[in-house]
Amino acid sequence: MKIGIVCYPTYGGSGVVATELGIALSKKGHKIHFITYTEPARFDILSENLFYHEVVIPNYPLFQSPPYVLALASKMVDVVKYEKLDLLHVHYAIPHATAAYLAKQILQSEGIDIPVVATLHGTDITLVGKDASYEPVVAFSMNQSDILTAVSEDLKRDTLNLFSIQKEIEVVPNFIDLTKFKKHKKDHFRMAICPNGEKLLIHVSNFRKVKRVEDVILAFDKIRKEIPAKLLLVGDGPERQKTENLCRQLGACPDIRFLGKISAVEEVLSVSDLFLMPSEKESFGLAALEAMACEVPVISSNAGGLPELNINGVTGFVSDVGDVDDMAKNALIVLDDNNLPTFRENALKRAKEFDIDNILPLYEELYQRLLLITERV
Ligand code: GMT
Repeated sequence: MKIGIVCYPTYGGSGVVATELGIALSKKGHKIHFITYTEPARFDILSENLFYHEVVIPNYPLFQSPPYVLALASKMVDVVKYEKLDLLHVHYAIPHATAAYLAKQILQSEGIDIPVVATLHGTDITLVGKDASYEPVVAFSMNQSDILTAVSEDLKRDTLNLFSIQKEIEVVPNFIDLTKFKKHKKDHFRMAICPNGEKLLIHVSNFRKVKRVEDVILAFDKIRKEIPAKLLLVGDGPERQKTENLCRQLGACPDIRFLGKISAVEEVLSVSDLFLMPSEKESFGLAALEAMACEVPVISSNAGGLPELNINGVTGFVSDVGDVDDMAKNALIVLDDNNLPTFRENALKRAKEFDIDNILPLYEELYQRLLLITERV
């Protein structure tokens, strides 16, 4: 199949899922055309089946902000026509589903029917999409796509509650490449951080408000008062300074290391004992799945789709949003040497259910169905 993939090419979860999906499909022989404003992170440019089409957004003094959706729709039309694509798969509703609708209409006027799959990732629905400034356009665009998917049952429910959707929403969860995300032997790194056998906790995020990084610090501060422990914070974003200030107030800085944005996350996960994800909202929690694949159990909130991934009492624990006492209490249970090996084993076992080899065929089946509906095969 010749598939056009549209996504945010930056280091967000939706961009990672879209890029990994494209790369995996290309390895199975599909021709994958990425249509984005910059080359996606993790893009394997050397593959004969991968193509990248840059969306150039010309500016003009009249525009307060460049009209990206128009440039994107125009590029989609161009690529569909000249690369003879079979379908478009757009990730993140805003503005990709809308640009796809525009492109579809333009192509239809020229006698070309291009089917569209739109995948909802979370913040496009729960944070940005429901804002009145976007809501009518987002709802319309979702209803106009040929197949609509969401990354968890919870996101499906949220979408149906927040928008008037006439379409069936199919759930296709996030996935993981277990050849990359696995326990790597990096003991020297662990020794450097935890020279006295401390337990090592980790949080990975984009430090946005929705991640509640302050809860990570508050829970960790309780844990370190009970057992020797260190905390690694991976990533960067708007809440970073506030988080550092809290560490200082609590006098916890000597036990906390800010690593910033690092590319080999799997290596630091490999030496960690526990992953913390106290998010306010989380449609799936890809970062937690990456941790589990590296045999790291998870203490998370029970927000969004997290309880679908993190099985309470099995792969870790879930608590109410903001209940840092419960998170700390549960963390101490997991970190107990009598329990940790079992939690590690369970985390890996659960992660294996989301192996890319299990999830990829779900997307391929969905594409086949779409082509049959539109009579292309
Ligand atoms: O988590 C983020 O802030 C990034 C965001 C994105 O859209 O790139 O991630 C969302 O999509 C991921 C991939 O489907 C999910 O695993 C994340 O849970 C989801 N984030 C939220 O719902 C907050």
